[in-house]
Amino acid sequence: ILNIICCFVNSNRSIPALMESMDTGKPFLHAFFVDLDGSIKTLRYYAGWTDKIHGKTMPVDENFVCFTKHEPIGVCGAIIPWNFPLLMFTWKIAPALACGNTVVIKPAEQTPLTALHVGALVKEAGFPPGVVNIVPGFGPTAGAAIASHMNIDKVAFTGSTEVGQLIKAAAAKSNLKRVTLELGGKNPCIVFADSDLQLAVEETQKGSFFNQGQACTAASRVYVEEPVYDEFVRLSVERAKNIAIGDPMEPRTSHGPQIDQHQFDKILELVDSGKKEGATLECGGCAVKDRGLFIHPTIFSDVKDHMRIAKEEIFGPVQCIMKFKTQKEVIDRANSSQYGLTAAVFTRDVHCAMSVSAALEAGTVWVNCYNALHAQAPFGGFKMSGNGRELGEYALAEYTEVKAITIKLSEQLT
Ligand code: TXE
Repeated sequence: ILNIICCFVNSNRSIPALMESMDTGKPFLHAFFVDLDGSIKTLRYYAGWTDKIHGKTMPVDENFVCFTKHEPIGVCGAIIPWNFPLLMFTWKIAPALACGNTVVIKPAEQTPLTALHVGALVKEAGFPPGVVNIVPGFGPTAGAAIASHMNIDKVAFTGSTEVGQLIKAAAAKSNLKRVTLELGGKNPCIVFADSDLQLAVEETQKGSFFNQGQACTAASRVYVEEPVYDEFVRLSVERAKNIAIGDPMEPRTSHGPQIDQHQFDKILELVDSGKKEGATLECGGCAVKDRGLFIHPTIFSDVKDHMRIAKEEIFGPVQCIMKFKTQKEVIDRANSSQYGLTAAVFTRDVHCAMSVSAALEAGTVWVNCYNALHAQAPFGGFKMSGNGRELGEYALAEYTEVKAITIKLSEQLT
């Protein structure tokens, strides 16, 4: 049935892409190619797992046979954010259903449209009533009810670190339901002097500004090695000034508005803090005049590690560029964050790529690329970026209980 939903979504992609663009303000073509593509691939990938989830047999003491079964957990709650509404919906429901669970999912209050649209497809595809339950509502009411419900056996959450902490506390105080969390990030990108500089400029900037900077994977701390620092800043500014801001429905638009007034104000307040704390504003740094919630892609250079823009998740189109001299120094600085979601390394030296990626405290490290997410590869954070993993085979472990069955055999041959 997961495959049938996948076909429904795939056969008429422009409808959910249009809804996603209208609901979030993201450019239609980004919704069409990125959000829809990722959602379809996730559904298809987990549809393939449904008949391949099995346990193991273990050699134990003589006269015993021991094997495991991977059973569904039961009712899985899911609470999702507004930045990738359909993608987050599929990241949650696809592995949960593939493992045989039922789902109660709450979309973000800002962006319920695609969840409700897929709800109709779920019905049409033939899921029995009660298997997929979509509960639009606000966080402190509908979301909190999921986190503390005695009959919900697991909750998967994507959102802010603060709410992640509330959810874990509510789970602990209610029925100790299993919790997986995908929270914030302050993701370091390290550009070495030997890298393909043009590629590094493009990838780190796409990483910073993609989805108007509203991504937990945003490339929000860019460390550039001293010899290429000035050139990197120059090329980045040149590129940022050419970003097409405008109507999300226009094919040439690559930068839309922020999601709401609250996020817009938070971003501009952090931009102001960067100016006050002495970072150099290279471009942007303000809202687009008379255009509602649009913010100019912004670049700060000379950013220092103690500044708020270097430490806090901005969740807006702000690229912070820092200078470094040695590999050891940059690894220490990259790891000096409470977060550990993603990181990136740009270099042509395979030894450098291997040693730096091994030293970085992050759930995902990209080498010479950015935002290279795949349904087959696990995604999740170290430290306060979360618990557990989504996607790939690893996510199956988050949606199953392992049961060990041990059978005593008769000692005699008959
Ligand atoms: O997130 P919230 P907000 C970060 C980003 C952003 C900040 C705040 O830095 O600026 O969080 O965004 C539900 N019990 N991220 O306020 O509140 C809520 O209804 C249960 C990172 O939008 O965490 C929504 O469905 N649920 C992030 C979901 O939590 C509650 C994506 C996310 O909202 C709740 C979004 C409660 N008490 C924001 N309160 C990422 N990791 O990608 C709220 N919710």
